[in-house]
Amino acid sequence: MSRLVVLAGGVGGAKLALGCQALCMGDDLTVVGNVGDDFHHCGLRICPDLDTLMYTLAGVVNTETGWGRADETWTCLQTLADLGGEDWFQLGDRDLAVHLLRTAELAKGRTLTEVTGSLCAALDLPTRVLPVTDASVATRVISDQGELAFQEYFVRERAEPIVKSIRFAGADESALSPEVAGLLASATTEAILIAPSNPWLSIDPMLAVGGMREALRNAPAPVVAISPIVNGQAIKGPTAKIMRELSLDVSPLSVARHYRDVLDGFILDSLDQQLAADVSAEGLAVLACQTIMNTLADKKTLAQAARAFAADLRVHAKGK
Ligand code: FO1
Repeated sequence: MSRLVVLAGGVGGAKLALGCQALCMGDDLTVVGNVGDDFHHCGLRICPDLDTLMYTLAGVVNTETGWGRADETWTCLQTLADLGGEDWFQLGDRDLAVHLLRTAELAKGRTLTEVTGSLCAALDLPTRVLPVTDASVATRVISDQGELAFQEYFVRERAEPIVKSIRFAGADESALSPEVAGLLASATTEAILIAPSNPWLSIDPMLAVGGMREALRNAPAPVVAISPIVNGQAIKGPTAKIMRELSLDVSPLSVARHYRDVLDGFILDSLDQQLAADVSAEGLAVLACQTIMNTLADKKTLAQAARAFAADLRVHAKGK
């Protein structure tokens, strides 16, 4: 049973997930992670968003970068570079152990859901982390430098190429994992939160998975998104840059409109309170509160506000 479900990308999504974990007990929380950033590198299957969620919730993340592990060493990467191998994607020694194990277990025929479950158990996670799908759905960025795989765009090219469009290879043939489909359809799920992750790079690949949009629209629980845009800026990463390149206003209103067909409610920052009426005019319930999460207390407070907002929507929901 899981009463709170969070759809999350990597670093930004992990902050809300951590706040929810501080709020929830036992198996009350499930975090559903993006797999659009996953790729094969040096023969290994790397799942950056799932690992960021897992490491953050286990308290072993590198808090300076927000990804990778704390107390990391880099002997393998340095040796790889000395041998003329690719070193643009930084894989630390501890982190590599996860990629080695995951790759070996997947090769035995286990699903990504099963392997992620085993890794979470080994890290003593109180929270369930699920990949949105067991299929491969790869984010591809069509840019002024041609079509790039996600990590080529994001890490190797430092998100500098100008984005023209984004596609999700494999999405048409993909399906939600049975675990995720079951949670979204469950009457015991009280709220589905869309974390303030990058809507275009981190949440859209999840929405592109076969059955996801319908599952959110038909979910008995209210679906609430939190804006990653505050006061005309992205909290983190290239969201604002991408919005400008896609000719969108860098505003929470653009984000609310982008998600509108799957949402019941939208949370924007108190600094954007003046936009609440415009969001409401889109047919969405609106809450304005502090969404910037610097401390664990901030994360927990936002998680609490989002859960209470969703509970209110559940009572007053139209047709839910
Ligand atoms: N992000 C970087 O900016 N540079 C890296 O070298 C890098 C390595 C890396 C290794 C493992 C991992 O789980 C994540 C890693 N990330 C790195 C983060 C990752 O590429 C992005 O933050 C996400 O894919 C976007 O959500």
